[in-house]
Amino acid sequence: MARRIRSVGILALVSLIALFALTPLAGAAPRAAETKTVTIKDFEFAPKELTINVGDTVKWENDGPSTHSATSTNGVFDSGAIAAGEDFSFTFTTAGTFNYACKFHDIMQGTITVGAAAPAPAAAPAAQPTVAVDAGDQPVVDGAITVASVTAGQDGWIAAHLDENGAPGKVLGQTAVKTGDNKDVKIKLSEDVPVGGKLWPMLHIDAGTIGTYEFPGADVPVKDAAGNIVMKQITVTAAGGAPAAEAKDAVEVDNQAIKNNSITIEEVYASKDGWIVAHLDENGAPGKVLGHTAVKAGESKDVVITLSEGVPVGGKLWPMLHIDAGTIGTYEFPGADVPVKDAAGNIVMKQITVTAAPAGLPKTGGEDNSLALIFSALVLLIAGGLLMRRMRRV
Ligand SMILES: [Cu+2]
Repeated sequence: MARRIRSVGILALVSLIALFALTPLAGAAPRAAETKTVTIKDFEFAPKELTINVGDTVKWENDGPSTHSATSTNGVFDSGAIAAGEDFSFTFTTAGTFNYACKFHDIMQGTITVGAAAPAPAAAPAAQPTVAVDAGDQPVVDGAITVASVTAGQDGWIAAHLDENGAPGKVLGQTAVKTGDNKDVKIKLSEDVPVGGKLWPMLHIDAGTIGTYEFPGADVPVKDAAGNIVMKQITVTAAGGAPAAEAKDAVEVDNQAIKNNSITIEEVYASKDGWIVAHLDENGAPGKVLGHTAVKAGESKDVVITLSEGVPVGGKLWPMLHIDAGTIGTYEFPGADVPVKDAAGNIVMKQITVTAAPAGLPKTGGEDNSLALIFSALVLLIAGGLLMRRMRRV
């Protein structure tokens, strides 16, 4: 009996050892597909650019109060409306670069790059005639850097890689360059780089689809005769600052009926506390102010502006974003509370038309009701009076 118990014990022990021995084997199996998350908040996809491997899934999570979408610009995927708190997942089964945007707010854009996670310069063409990149430390101006000189052995690209632990990492932007010398080539960056941040302007070839930047993909980095990638590390000396932050300011509003003497602004994004202001249209441009409502920095939804006067059906209004300066909390315009401009220098506003107004109907109905009420009250009073007189007579 004791012997049997012992052998059962040994069997259990052996099984346990086998289990532990097998576990690491399972772990060493081919890399499992991953799910990476893109957060949607404050009219932005974060991260804006994401690199994954074939077979991975991207999950877009809407953490903001507004409805957004993740819609591929070339029809590969479309989330449809993702309401606040909801999410959408898509599994990428082919390599490539997939640009997408929010179909409700075209300022919201992102890119999913599917392929080898690490840059693969292995296939770089051998010795090039003369190839060189020269760029100095510099500030980011208007969201771009300038590469002083690019010498290319064939038509290609100068790409700005972000520094990741001292080596070139993800691509923030690229500009086409021609064979030979290219001077003062500007590269527009897709995201801010703080002062002290480092970038690697790097020469790539243009292969695969000519005129389309494909990396990871056909447009591999160029190597010089010594086998070194043609690139140079630079440091950002002073960031361009404000314009990038203000680029997000936005007003989203549709044509609508006036209800209770007010209009509703579907969404406002303000980079700082301010006002959403209803300007009356005067000859196609925003004119006098009919009303204003304070908005906080960030995203605001369904902001109601009460109008100081009626606007006929077909009349036009310009909801416009203003800052709150001067006396904070007091609307001063003309004055300190000037309109907000976006990065391109355009005032953040949108023209809307007052549509056929069901607004008038409840009002008319309301008046009818109150007239009827007054009439009934009068009838009651008179009837009451008559009754009292008759009672006194009795
Ligand atoms: Cu959106």
